[in-house]
Amino acid sequence: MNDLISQGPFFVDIETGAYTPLMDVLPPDFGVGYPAANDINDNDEIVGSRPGTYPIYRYGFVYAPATGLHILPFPGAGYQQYVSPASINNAGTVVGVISTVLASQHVFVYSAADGLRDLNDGSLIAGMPGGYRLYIATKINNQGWIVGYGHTTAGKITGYVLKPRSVPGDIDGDGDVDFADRELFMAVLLGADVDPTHATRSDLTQDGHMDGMDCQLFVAALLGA
Ligand SMILES: [Ca+2]
Ligand SMILES: [Ca+2]
Repeated sequence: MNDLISQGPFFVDIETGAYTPLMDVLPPDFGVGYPAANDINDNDEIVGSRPGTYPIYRYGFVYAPATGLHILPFPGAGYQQYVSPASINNAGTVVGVISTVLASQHVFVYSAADGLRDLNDGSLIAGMPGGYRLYIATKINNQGWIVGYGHTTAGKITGYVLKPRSVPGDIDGDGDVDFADRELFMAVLLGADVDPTHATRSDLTQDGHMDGMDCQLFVAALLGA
């Protein structure tokens, strides 16, 4: 259970009734001011954020009594050092918002395997309408579906439900694209590997069959292009 008391967010052990303010368990040198707690999953993992000191605007974090504090990575070049998580599911996948250097708000998804990724990316989201911008992520469920809302090019606000693709070209699903993935990709291409997960991940164009366009996209992913 987690909510707000006068010292900011807290969590309660519902067996003992003991309250623990988050302020008391976060390291004193981590961020400034009150943290925010936004969600908790069935593994007692609390997701939240805390202001930092310029140039850090906001840290996103996952905290669990058993495993302590895990600070989420910042999105890198082109973005502010700002991570504001909204929700965490039982797999530990986190969604929330980040901000570009031009203060344009985007939605992110974070997992230990894939790192922190901007979801405003056509290679991650199939069928996103042209010019549509994901603006808020509200919740991620235990199947990985994300809900929130965004803006059309005409400025209309509409809700969305989506599920991101894995890292393009990451056939073995370990979060990177390397020679192990190339072996699997080649095996799928040659029909030697019929594992449905490998087949789905190798079909980079998502059109249901393997051809030269998938090879081109795979090589680009392998080379980090
Ligand atoms: Ca891989
Ligand atoms: Ca294909």
